[in-house]
Amino acid sequence: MSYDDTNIFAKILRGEIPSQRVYEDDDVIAFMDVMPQAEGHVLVVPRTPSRNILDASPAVLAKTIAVVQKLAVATKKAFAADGVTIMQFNEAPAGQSVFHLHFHVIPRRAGVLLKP
Ligand code: DGP
Repeated sequence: MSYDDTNIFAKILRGEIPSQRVYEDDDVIAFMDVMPQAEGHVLVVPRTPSRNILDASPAVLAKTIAVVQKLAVATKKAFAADGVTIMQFNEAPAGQSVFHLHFHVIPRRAGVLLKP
């Protein structure tokens, strides 16, 4: 499957639709998930178009995962969490619904399950 730039994260990257941005640099942005599975659920998205991890370059992945780590540390602190779940899906059968590479960063509290 090839990259299609009509996906919702491409529109957010182009500024065509709003998002609650919490981080940005030359390569990566992060914004709050509109359907959070827990308080503080953030999405980390590289600016370079890749459909998912299967077609991303190692350089893009390296920059993106460095930001995932930053946001994991920051959201754990900001939301006084006990841990952080990182999730990432590739193609629809694996749970991907937006086809621009992204990582979920989800602060977790002891005893609190993720919302479905
Ligand atoms: P997935 O492709 O399954 O890894 O998850 C996509 C996530 O994107 C899902 O948690 C909901 C979120 N999402 C979908 N549309 C929007 C949107 O327009 N804005 C924001 N901020 N998040 C969105």
